[in-house]
Amino acid sequence: MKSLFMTTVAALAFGTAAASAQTVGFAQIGSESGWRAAETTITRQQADERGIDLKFSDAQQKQENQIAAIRSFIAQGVDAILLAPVVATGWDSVLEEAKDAEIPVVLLDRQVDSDDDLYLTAVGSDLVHEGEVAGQWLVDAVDGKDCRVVELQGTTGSSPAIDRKTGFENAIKGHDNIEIIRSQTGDFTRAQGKEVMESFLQAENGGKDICALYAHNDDMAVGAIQAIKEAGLKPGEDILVVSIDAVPDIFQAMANGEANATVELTPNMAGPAFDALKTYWDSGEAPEKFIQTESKLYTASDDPKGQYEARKGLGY
Ligand code: GZL
Repeated sequence: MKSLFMTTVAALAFGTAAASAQTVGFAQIGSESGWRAAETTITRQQADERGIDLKFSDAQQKQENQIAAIRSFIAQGVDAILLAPVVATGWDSVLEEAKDAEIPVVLLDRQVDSDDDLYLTAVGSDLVHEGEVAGQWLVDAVDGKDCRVVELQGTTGSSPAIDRKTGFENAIKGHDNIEIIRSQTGDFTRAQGKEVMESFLQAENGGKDICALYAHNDDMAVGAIQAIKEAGLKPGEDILVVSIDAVPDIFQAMANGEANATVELTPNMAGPAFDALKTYWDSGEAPEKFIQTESKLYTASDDPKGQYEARKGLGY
């Protein structure tokens, strides 16, 4: 009886949100990569299609700015908050404040270490699986030959950096011919991906001792490809390149023979998030705690020019 009563109360409470146009605050990380830019573009489009008034904040990749944005959204009395958490820790108190204000929070594309009763749901990919798919591609590509790998990690402390590293290591476990010899963060950006790759090349006999690059996102891989070329080596041949996101420019690199594989991450996390919020506003029915988006491997044999054309207008 109690649960029916509570559901009824919740439905009445959220019915108000459903009756008028909803206002949603989006605490976005920044615009560190092409994928992130596409996520922002698509979130705005998805909000417009649903008549949602989206309040947007770009945190310039700083957690303190995201926390300040969430507090501002709470003060404005928004109907829900979208958060793409730049790192996994340090969210408990501000999520408690949102909960106390009865404002549902939906996580996009990254996870937090907080209890899951502090957010309505999380929309994202299986980040460990993405790393496993990338690692398995390399295992198959080198086919038992020795391969010394350098790794460009994402933002330190972020769930994709932690989980994509774990997944790749899972895949190469038991394949003693493959070894990660250097691993450092490039913070998901092209510039830092290039800079760190330059240091890897310098440290490894001009790159002659490197067999492959595993980058946690395509933007760092694109920056690293530039560094490999400037070192006089052929990316995609002398040094294999595998990364994650499936942004247009990695397909351009594949078409040029300069990259080998990428694992797709959909930039449309907002669609499932807004659908879950609508159900919650209309009926008080809470969604599953994790709404998983799919991951798909693309290689140079999957029509990279066509993949580039299919994605280039999507806001990357
Ligand atoms: C992963 C997402 C990552 C992208 C990067 O879910 O958070 O953040 O892979 C972006 O391109 O910077």
